[in-house]
Amino acid sequence: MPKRYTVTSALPYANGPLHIGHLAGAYLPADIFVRYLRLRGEDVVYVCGSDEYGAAITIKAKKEGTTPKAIIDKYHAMMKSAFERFGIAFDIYHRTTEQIHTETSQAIFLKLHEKGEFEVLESGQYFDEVASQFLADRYIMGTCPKCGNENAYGDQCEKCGSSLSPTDLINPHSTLSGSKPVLKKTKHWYLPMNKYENWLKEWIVKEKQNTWKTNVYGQCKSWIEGGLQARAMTRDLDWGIPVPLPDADGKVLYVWLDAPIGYISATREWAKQNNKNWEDYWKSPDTELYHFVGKDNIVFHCIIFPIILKAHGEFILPTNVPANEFLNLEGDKLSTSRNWAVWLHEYLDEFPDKQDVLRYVLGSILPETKDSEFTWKDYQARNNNELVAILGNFVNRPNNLIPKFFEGVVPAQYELSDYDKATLTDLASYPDKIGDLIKNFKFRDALAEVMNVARLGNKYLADTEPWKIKNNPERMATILNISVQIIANLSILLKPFLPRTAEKLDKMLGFDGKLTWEDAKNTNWVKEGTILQKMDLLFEKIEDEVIEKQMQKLGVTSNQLSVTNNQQTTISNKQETTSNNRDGEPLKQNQTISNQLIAQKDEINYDDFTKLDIRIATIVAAEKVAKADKLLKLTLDTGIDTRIVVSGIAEHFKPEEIIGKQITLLANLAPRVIRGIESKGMILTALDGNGKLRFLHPSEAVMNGATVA
Ligand code: B3M
Ligand code: ZN
Repeated sequence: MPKRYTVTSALPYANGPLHIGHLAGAYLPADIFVRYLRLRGEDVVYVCGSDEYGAAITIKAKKEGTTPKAIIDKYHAMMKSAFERFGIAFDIYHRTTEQIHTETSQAIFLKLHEKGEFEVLESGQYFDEVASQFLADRYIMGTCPKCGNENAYGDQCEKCGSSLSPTDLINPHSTLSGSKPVLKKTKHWYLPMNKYENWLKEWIVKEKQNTWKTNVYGQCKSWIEGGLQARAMTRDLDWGIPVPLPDADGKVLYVWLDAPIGYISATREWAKQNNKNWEDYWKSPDTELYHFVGKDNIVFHCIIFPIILKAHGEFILPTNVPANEFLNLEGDKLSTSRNWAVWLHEYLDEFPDKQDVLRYVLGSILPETKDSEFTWKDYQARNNNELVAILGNFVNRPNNLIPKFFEGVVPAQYELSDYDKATLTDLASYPDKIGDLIKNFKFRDALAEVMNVARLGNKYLADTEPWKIKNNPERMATILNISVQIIANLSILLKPFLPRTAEKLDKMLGFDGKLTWEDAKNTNWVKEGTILQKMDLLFEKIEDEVIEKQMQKLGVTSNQLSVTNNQQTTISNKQETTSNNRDGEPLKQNQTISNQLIAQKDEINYDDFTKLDIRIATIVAAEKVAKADKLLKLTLDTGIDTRIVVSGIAEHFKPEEIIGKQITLLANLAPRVIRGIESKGMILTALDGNGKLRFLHPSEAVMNGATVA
């Protein structure tokens, strides 16, 4: 009996185009998972759609001087087409402005209301008297109380990463009119999340420890253990789904309430069109529900939405939320506003028919457990050294040899050697191995194993050298027959990852595409006499010029790249929020923003490392540098000398507090004159979760001058 699965990918905001970060976060992994389940004959619905409400959309409309409707129509069409061209296998790509979604969301809201699941509370919220409207958190800016940044948003300071409330801001102003907002009483419907704390401790903290990914489980656990607060599920906005109650004029559902319900409405619409019962996919306890999302959406999918489903009472809960971390690009965070991205629609235009190359590269670097990094050089290297040199090369050999020696017809198998048998046994072990990895959301490892099948094929041919045994046609026939069996199984195993490539192989072998994953366990089912169809080259080398062009487009050369990297690490790991990555009203609790890590830099060798003279020193004097808010002049006892270092840490440390502290110094950095003072070396620091700098020092005091190695 097939099992039933409902699989969702985060609904992207319809306020900008898709980029590779979206793909790596929530779409490619889900697509691999779904294609695999379908190959196993499971009953799967895979839904997604555009997220079209919330401040993210109205802000974009304002920026472009147009209406929210114009924005969502434009970006919905753009994303839908990019997904189709790239080949994400949704059963439906819906939108949250459809009537069926309004109905579904309002019905769920009403049910919760009738069950008494909301608390209706009045509170003071900022109101713009000039624009005469309440202000979403993102519409309020002011000075961050934590770091003094004058451009902090009402929900978050992007400089120090602190999570804020609008009322935390010093000198708040409305971004709509520039006026000073006033606090005005307003009523909202709150979800008392605290009521569900015990249940979440049971359902997540206890039950999911072994099945949820550690990055997901850890984030949930710290939220739950940090204590949950009531959260407003309505907003005073004119862009959203109206609250379906008589005393709620001008109020709409919070976008994070209606967006996940979008999965349900999309399923309803799909079921209607395909003569299915949507409730089977959302209410039947034998259905497994999976949400694929990026790390900034974890809490909404693991805590808030499940509370809503649970409070409603009729729905199943997610079996798993295999969230990914973030993908960086060339050493820096992807950013829509800085145009620091590889846009999917542009990639598809500029690299026609290379969807599978991008799938392969992203599949190999998915940020499954930590942030990872896309670089164009790596893209080129993986294409040239892996897709062309390993996979393409293997398939090509029998594809040339069989026409040459057997008129393009798959020859018979004669007596098998022990080596042949061992190769086939090895081949038969892959479907289970790869399937297990996919089921455990280890898509990178799974893809690596698929490539190992191509490696197995290459090794088999290199060891047996069929082209050298023209005088032994039976042996040659057997070897080529076996290599075709390997190609056949590869074509199945490749399907979840590189569907277009698999399709080409299917065509070459004359398959009708109806193979299942189980078929890949049979290692002898391409029949003797099968006529091999002509096939174009699977992959072609990508030349330097092509890559250079992409790098130029980003405005970087190889040299500039390293500058970007350095600045990232030495200044801070501050976040640039991409406008279509965020809700516009993100997290308030245990903010996760400042915990995001930058990707690992390019590899260095040991010699590079030994060039760094890092040692422990003690601060013996410290004073502010005149007319420089950020600088402290430090006098250090380095064991080898007493020297001055000027350091940009004045906003984080008071001079009198740090005298006598041991710190870690990069001692042999070329001296620089800063504000007229010669600075010799650099103090090493790290940012903590609140955006505050910390010194690095030995766990026990050591002698000044002790070197770090
Ligand atoms: N649109 C946030 C985002 O794009 C939001 C996801 C909704 S999933 C229900 O990151
Ligand atoms: Zn701040």
